[in-house]
Amino acid sequence: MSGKGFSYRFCDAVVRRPGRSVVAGLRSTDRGAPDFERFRVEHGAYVEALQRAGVRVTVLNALEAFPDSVFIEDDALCLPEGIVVLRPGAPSRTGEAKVLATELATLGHVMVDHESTGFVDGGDVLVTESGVFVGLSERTDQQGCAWLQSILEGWGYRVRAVRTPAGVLHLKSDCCVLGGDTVLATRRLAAADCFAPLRVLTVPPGEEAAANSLRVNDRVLVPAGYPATAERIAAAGYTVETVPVSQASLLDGGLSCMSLRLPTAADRVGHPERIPGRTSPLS
Ligand code: CIR
Repeated sequence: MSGKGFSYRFCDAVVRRPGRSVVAGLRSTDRGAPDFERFRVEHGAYVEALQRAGVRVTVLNALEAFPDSVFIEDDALCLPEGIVVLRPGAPSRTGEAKVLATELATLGHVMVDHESTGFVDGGDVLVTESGVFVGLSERTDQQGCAWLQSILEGWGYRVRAVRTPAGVLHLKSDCCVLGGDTVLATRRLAAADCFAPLRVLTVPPGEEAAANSLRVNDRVLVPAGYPATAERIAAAGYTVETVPVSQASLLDGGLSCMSLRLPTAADRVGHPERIPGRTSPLS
């Protein structure tokens, strides 16, 4: 099977239950603590949405010692070639990734076995069909980016470092993959013109948080409460399903942050797009 679609075609996902400590999670602006019960219910709805999209979901136990560990995407990057355990940049989160690595090994996953000395949050890594964008942010530094780049380039990916917009937590707070050659992005990120030659669909003003949508197989999961974005994505020909994330959003989290998506078996084999040395649109 061709590599087209490997950035949004998944058969498995790993999520982590929110712990009661989630109420103490990090937030850039204090709009109140999330309510644990509501978080738990919304997380359950998120898992069901992934399952409806055809994904088998493994639910890991909560880690009370790590209030933000429900945002599991920041701890690892899953690609057809393997899993890279990352080094989240918030001091309260660095230990999460080590616990996750042990759990993933127990589940039989193979991980790249060298550790970064810099920092990279998975929320700053956008994997597209024509290359990987790494957002330099308050959580992801040059050193972490260079470390990840060397691993990914070894697998034949083109990697481009971009600036996560000021005041935005992660690159993927402001963008997501919609299709093989299309991304959804906020206007402030699209203005940086970093995605060429990919097609960019922009999020209507006032709905910036909806840029953290999530394409999974045949559908796009869109956070509930952003009707103009949902409409724009549907008008572009995608099947949309809305998912509530009101509690995660109090902690700057969204749809992509709460899962690690694993490629389908067919996508775990080599693809012409990623043969080292091949000219790609990102070069
Ligand atoms: C944090 O500040 O680390 C969490 N409260 C939110 C992390 C969201 N993750 C993501 O955007 N990938």
